[in-house]
Amino acid sequence: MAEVTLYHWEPNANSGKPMLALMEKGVAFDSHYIDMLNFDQHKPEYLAINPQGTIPAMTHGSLVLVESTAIMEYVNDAFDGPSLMPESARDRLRIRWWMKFMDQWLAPSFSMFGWKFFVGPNALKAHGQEKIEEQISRIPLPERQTAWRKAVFGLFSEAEMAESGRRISVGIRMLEAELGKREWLASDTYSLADVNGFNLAYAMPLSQPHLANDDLTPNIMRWLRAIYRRPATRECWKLGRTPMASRVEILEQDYIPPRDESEGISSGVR
Ligand SMILES: N[C@@H](CCC(=O)N[C@@H](CS)C(=O)NCC(=O)O)C(=O)O
Repeated sequence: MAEVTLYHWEPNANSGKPMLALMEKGVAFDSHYIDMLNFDQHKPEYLAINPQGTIPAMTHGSLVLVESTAIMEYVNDAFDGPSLMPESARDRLRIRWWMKFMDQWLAPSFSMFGWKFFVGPNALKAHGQEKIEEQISRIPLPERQTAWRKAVFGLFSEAEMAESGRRISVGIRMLEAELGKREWLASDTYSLADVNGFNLAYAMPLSQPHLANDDLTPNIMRWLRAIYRRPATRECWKLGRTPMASRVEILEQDYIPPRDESEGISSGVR
């Protein structure tokens, strides 16, 4: 039994962040897949580890850690292996700025699309309306109850979806400009900002093909393919079990052309 256990769903925002950080550092860990669509995260066994019923969570000996970005920082500090945080204070500032921006501002917008088009419909199909109502009423955090109801019953408003679409479009433009300045997102070496960003952005050429493609965003495409080629990324994505994770295979294509807007705006899960 490894000293570290990671409770995670798909390699995706948020579970993918500690998964990929552990793999990059070469830290052995027991992988405990929490089937989010089966509501494993609200079962008593898991609530005993994280009473908030959210994923991911990690244990290291007797320590229990939650919050994906904080877990990544801990993983980087607590274990040997290549550093995912450079020495320079300026680089560290830039890395933390991007992680904060992605976690707080951009990720919830990507998530809204993922929940509307993939999580909600798939959970409803698997459980049916009555059972799902009962599952939702047992969710510990009120805000997660709201997110589930909106996703399952199609209640995200047009205004909410439009604002998320706007943020995604702005975020893509910002990423493209930043990646034009250097090889990696926030420093000259591969860092936690890249791990964070890849988990958010890996499926963009599939889910937002009118915004992210080789003609419009060549820097983003170069960056995504470089991360996809890393052995740790390959290992990490093997732990995925749903079509959500297999979206990463789009990065095997050498050229992704621009598409019409009507083909975009989805979770990219076909
Ligand atoms: N800020 C937390 C967010 C964790 C979170 O909300 N995770 C979602 C999955 S991406 C979750 O656990 N959802 C379960 C649910 O809503 O039932 C982190 O980054 O770890």
